[in-house]
Amino acid sequence: MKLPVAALTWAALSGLVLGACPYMDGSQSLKARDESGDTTDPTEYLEQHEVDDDDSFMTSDVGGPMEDQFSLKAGARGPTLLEDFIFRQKIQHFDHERVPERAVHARGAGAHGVFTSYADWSNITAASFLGAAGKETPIFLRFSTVAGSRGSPDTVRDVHGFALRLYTDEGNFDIVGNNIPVFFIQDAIRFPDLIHAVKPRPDNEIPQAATAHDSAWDYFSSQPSTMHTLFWAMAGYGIPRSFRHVDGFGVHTFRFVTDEGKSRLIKWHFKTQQGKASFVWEEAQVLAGKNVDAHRHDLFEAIENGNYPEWEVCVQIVEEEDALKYGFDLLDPTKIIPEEYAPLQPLGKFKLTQNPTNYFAETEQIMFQPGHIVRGVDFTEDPLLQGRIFSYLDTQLNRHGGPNFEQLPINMPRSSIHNNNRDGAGQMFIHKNIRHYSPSALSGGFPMQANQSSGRGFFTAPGRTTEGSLNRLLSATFDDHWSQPRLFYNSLTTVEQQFLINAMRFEASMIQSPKVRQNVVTQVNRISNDIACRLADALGLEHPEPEDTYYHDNTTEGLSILANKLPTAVGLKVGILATQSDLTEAASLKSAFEEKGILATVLGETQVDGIDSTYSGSDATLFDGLVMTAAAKNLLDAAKTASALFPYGRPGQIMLDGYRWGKPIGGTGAAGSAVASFVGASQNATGVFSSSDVSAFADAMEGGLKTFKFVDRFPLD
Ligand code: HDD
Repeated sequence: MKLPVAALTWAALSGLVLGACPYMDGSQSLKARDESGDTTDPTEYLEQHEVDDDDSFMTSDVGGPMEDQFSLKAGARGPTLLEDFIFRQKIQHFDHERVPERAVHARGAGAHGVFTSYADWSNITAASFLGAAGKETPIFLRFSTVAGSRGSPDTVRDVHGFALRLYTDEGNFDIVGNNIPVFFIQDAIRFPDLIHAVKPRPDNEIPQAATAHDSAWDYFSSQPSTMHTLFWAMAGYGIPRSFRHVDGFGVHTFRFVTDEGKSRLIKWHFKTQQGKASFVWEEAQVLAGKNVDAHRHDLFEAIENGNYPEWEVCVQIVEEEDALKYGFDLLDPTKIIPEEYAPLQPLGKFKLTQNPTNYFAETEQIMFQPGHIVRGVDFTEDPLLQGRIFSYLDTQLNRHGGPNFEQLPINMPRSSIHNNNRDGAGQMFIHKNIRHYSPSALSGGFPMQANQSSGRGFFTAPGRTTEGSLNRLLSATFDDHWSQPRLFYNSLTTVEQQFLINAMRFEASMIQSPKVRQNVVTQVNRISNDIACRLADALGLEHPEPEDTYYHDNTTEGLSILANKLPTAVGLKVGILATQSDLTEAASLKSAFEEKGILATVLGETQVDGIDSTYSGSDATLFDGLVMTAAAKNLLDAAKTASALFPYGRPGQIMLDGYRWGKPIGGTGAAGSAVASFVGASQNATGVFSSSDVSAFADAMEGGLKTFKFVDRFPLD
């Protein structure tokens, strides 16, 4: 449904707004959704706020016609007049265009989509969006990095935000999570210290979007609760291939509550249906310079192409009385529940289907809050979560400048709102009720107080109790910071373990202070003497003696990224290195890949017909796999084919980088062996393909893309 602006204005003038505005009346809002015959369209509600400039004249902010290309002057060469309200309005609006960027997670991208419940889950939760098989709920998901500012590159090493909003028929429900299931600290009061340590130095504001510096590692090594999350971030989880290839986690333990009041402890998991995939570090670094928008570009393009990314929504469920059963505390956000203890229960699936129409109005202005819960879900006493419930509301007030940010279209619930909150900057509602207080003998009792038996107003699990003396401490059940990082490390493949150590070596090599370097080795040694010694080798430090209190050989399922092939190559990208003198094979390869849903780009010297992109504008970071056509094989000889059209040796460099970064590569016909010998691949190297048959090559490459990284190319030490 798209209401022209004129129609909205007419409705307002004729007094219809109060009756028809979806803000004010729940039945009208639902009717508006039903009328289109499509209640699942996630952006339908927003469309009534869209402004379409087609076939219109320019107006001022208050609707009068105006020209705005010349300011009003006294004489052709005279000064601009104060009277020029058109000039003042335009410049003034521009001067106020920015709102404060998010204090953390400033860099991000999001999309609209739809959640579908697999079943009626009222046996475990009263949450209405989980109340029927096939029930659909519009969603918005925003991905982000944490440390960088709004313009920072996407592929820096960082924890990644995974903030999900469900616009349920009983109000907005936000799960403000990450792509890593644990967090650095256990008490929200420490958050400012963590973020101050991680963000750039206060004197020179260096480095941007990076933890490879003294203060971050000083904090990590002084605050051992950070170790578990740090290990995940140093592994592939810190440098995902794309937003589409990450899992999401609610991190904290929450509660599910049934209509009868029975509560259980749960953890949210969002399992990517594209499979988990990560870059290797150098690839991510290069990409950060080549394309700062790599992740947002990938997401936007996938959705535009109809490759809608999907996640399965699962929960781990634990009975209330088992909160301490597994040797750690379920209230401690630095711990995972290994899947052997509590398997993942799939509840439904969501799919991202629509890009935002306007980045600022939607992605920038969406204001998530862990405090946005719905009936059927409850908090726990996790001290990190408790603090977050305050912090996000507070930060939204700062960003928006007033209490009415929930009335922005992207923040408006799709269910109706009735309460006694009034006024404030930017009030959008025209409240008719003059008895804006409760109780009132004059209001007719409206709006009525909701409770569990009427009005369905039941948020807090009735069984929750608490007692205790006041104290400033953390429970002793939060004390073990070292067993689970070791469990994580033990559960990775050998190459992933190496990558993790390499990442620590890289970051630690940027630390200037010898004291901090030593502290890092000391702290890591509590997790593993092997890691500590390998780190010490790179830093030129003595090997520490084992400190084996927390050493163990346990492993758990589901933590490795590289252990599993990707379920699909659809939406992955292949570069076809071709030459403009003969593009026949390139065209056949392209169509063979496209039949498989693989995005193929033909590279060549100039942008003639049949070439999608030039060597000068391309490099290996843009592709998940690379193939050279037989006709282009001579381009591997940098000296003979040197050209002003691209940097010296670029085609060969693309192949070499692809090989070094573990990608599937190869060539058709004579290019097969030429590529293999150019990159120095051994006879039996995996992921280096050669075939004269285009369709056989495409099959092999599809398999290679699913393997994603060929790990025998990476040395171990
Ligand atoms: Fe936070 C934003 C995730 C702990 C305070 N956080 C923010 C976002 C995500 C997370 C994904 C971006 C939301 C968006 O896309 O708009 N934060 C987490 C997770 C945490 C966590 C998974 C631990 C489990 N955060 C945390 C603590 C505090 C904050 C302990 C403060 C006490 N977080 C904020 C914030 C932000 C924020 C400053 C910045 C912008 C915003 O809230 O909306 O209030």
